[in-house]
Amino acid sequence: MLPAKSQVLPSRRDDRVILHFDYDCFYASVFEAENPTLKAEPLAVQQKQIIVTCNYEARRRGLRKLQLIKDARRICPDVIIVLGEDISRFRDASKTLYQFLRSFSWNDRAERLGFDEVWLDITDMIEYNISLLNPHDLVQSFFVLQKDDPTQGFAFNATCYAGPTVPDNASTNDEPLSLRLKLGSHLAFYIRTELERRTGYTSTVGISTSKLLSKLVGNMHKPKDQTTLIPPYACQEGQVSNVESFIDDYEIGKIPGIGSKLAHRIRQHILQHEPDFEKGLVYGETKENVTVKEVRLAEGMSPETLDKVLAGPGSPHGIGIKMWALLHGVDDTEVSFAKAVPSQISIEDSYIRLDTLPELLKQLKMLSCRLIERMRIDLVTSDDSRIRLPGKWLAHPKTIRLSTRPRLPLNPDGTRSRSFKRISHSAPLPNYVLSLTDNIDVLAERLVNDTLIAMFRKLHPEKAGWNLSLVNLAVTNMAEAGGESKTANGRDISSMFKRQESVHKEFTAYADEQSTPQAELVPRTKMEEGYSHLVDSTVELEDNSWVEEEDEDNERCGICGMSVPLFAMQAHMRFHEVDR
Ligand code: TTP
Ligand code: MG
Repeated sequence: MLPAKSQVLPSRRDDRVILHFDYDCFYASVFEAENPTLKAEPLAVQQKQIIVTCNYEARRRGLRKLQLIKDARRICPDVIIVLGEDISRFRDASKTLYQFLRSFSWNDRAERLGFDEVWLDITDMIEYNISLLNPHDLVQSFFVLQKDDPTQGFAFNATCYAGPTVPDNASTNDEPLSLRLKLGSHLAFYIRTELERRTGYTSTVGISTSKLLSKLVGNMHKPKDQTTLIPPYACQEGQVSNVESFIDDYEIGKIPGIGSKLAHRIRQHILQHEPDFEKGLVYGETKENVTVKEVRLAEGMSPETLDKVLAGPGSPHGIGIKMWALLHGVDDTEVSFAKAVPSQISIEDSYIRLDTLPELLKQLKMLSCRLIERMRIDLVTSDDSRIRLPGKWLAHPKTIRLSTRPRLPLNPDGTRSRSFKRISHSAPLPNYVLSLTDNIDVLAERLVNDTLIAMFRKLHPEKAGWNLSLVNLAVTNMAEAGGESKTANGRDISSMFKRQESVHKEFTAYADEQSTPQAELVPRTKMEEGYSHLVDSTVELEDNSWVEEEDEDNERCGICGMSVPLFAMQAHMRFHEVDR
């Protein structure tokens, strides 16, 4: 017997209109933007021995994302391959595009997921524009983009949707949600057309009432297109909810918010045996697919059952009801407010071998330079991108953290086991690092000599014998700059952080048994800025500093060593499976 849905489902927030943007073949588009002649050529972006993405000309000729370079060359001998190891150009492009999309927002709810996805909550714009509609002439409507200037906007036909819909027979439906989504679809069309006209980047957009549904539905028509999930959404007597019929065929591992381990446990429960990994996929999926519908309609399935199935050490409270909601396409998490500054900035590099002090000092100096440069770019007020002097700290970090990933000693048989364990040591960030008049090189040298070497010794007291596969340097614990209690938008930074954190937690709460906040949806930029480090234990030290042991993190592929964004790890592991 299924429980009465109204009793167990969190109320659905169908009063919102949310757009999800995904830039098409993002890394390749960044190179095309730098050199537009590449647009007509088959273009692929290489990291290690793999093509991480390729443009649509290359896809037309048979190439695809995550292919071996040698295969790509065989399939398309005239493919142009560019190196994508330096991700700063992608980060910079991502920032510019984000600022462009954000500029349309009235409420500043503009949330980035990694480099190439953005949500906009446009509810307020839609409501305002609905209030302006002339019900006698909906065909010739005008969408106002700025409240204080009613001439700024575009003409549109409010009787129909812009672009494709799901289901694709956009039958007339009079409910208010239908009108809201129609307006949402026209705004989506306008923004993505403007994005392309002004920046050259194309995107794919999903339009619905939640982050979950807008992200999923956007994928239906790629590239350079958009899709609206149309009503009815509500599950009333005699009505089929389009939300449920849309989400029903998805494999549970494909639902954002259901992490790979949770999906695996649900599969085990439904199949009543260990899913067959032999022919399946290592990461989060197997050949034995289990759909959302199968889970939802399984005998005895309920939030309580899910709670039991998913219970484990560290399982978040209320996991059953959260999963139950997702299986019904219900996601009430908010699109978070645009960030004035990141909550952490981190820089790292990985090494085949790093086991001598002189080499370590060289690397620490190099990382310090990059870190300070990054701090000046991200945390100092100024409109210009690189030359920030003189500027003002919008917020400044109070803590510096050094993390290393030691290589394990050789096994007796001469092999070496892989380890992803990091150890970290944190200490107060010396004030002089915040000088905006000193040369970055000089500051970095001083930071290494009077702080980082001592921190390194805490982690590796032994003079020799260590060998590192990774070094990460991060600044954390951001504080408002003196006297600057408001951001440019008049918002208090610290309360903004709190709000952002709670929102991020909401979206990443469906973590796996280690009780770590690492879920499928940890954004790439967050990972890169150090958001994804997973603190396992904290040991107080006497000198106002502390050592942290961090849990496993997945940013480096264990098979090929490529640095893979967390969001992309599933796709990446699939690549290895196919390749075997
Ligand atoms: P995606 O959005 O998966 O791909 P895409 O934007 O290139 O293509 P699509 O048009 O299908 O959306 O990933 C965004 C970027 O992330 C992509 O351009 C390259 C990078 N990436 C990696 O670095 N490693 C990976 O394993 C994957 C899958 C992507
Ligand atoms: Mg993309």
